[in-house]
Amino acid sequence: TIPKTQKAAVVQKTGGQVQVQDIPVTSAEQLAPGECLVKLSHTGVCHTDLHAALGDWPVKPKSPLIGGHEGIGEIVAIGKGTAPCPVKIGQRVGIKWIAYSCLDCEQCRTGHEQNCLNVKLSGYTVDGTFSQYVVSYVHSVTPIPENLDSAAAASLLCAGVTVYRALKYSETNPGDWVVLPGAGGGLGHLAVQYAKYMGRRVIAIDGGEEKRKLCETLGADAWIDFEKCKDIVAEIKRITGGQGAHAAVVTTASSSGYTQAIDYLRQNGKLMAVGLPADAKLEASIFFTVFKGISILGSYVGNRQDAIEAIDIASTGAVKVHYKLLKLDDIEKVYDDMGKGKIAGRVVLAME
Ligand code: 8ID
Ligand code: ZN
Repeated sequence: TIPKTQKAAVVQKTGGQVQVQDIPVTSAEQLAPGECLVKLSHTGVCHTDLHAALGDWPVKPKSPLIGGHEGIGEIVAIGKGTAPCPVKIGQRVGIKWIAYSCLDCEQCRTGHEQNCLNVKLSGYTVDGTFSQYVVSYVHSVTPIPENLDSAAAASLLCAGVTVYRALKYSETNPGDWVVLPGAGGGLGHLAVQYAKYMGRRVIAIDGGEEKRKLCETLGADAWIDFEKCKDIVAEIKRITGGQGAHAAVVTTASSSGYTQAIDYLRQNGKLMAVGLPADAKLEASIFFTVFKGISILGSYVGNRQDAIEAIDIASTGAVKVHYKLLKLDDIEKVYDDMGKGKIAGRVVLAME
């Protein structure tokens, strides 16, 4: 039976504190056609959730807000009149950042569901997964293969999908050098693994011993500590035999990870912009961008197929989320640590 109330982490006012409190659960009768109610067991905490709580992006979140968009749980109710319905009650599904896309607009029709003109964003424009129950959408939830553990799979829904897609569209080949600024973070540590799975050579950049160890254990071919290295461009050129890297997938939440990419990429290099620092501008030399034929591409989460592919690769055991399991009540401390760059890999919250 579905309870009347549940625990949720609520940010009452954008920029204010996050507080765990009791709130009502949407009943099965209240669900509209196409909606489903998911009883969550785990949810990852993405740096995006911190941006949402702070309200530091130019596009503002709803308020009050329940954040969270790396949820895994079981469908416990489906809105009356939902037909066709690709999922069943009792099925285990994931909730990603793209909570809903209409599937009918030009962007959806061309496969860019993440850019849907009628999109709903989990934990941003609609309430997300920092609650025991969440309302989601039958056509957008992601089925989770049986052999994946829920706690271990949660962060594939955002961090995994996002870096998988950025690498997929980076126009690199096996053996190519990919630089990963932010490699020790939530997105970055999965990027190291997807890149290795795809046969790329990885230069991991982040700060501190814990993140160095993590990146090296995950198979990074080279490591650069951005807090210690005096000349990152020279170091990348040295590692790549003087030529520079073929691509960079930048997942830092600060703009510092972006500077120098044009300089350390080789001719026709691809800069995949993924990290979303608040209010930052991309400083790129127009001359060298043109002269070297550099492409700068924004890469934003992924569509349903990207999610399925990213999870499918992880289900082979090739990609594993490195996570610390905490509870929903710990969220304030998690935001604090995340803001200070203290989390290697991810934090996943158990909901019960
Ligand atoms: O679809 C998208 N594009 C998408 C999806 C999900 C998340 C974008 N994001 C954005 C988030 O909103 C956030 O801005 O990507 C960014 C990273 O998210 P995350 O991986 O969840 O954050 P994290 O775990 O805090 O990792 C960031 C890492 O960057 C390192 C930090 O030490 C941390 O490990 N870092 C920083 I900050 N500055 C650095 C620098 N100059 C750096 N590493 C190397 N060089
Ligand atoms: Zn995210």
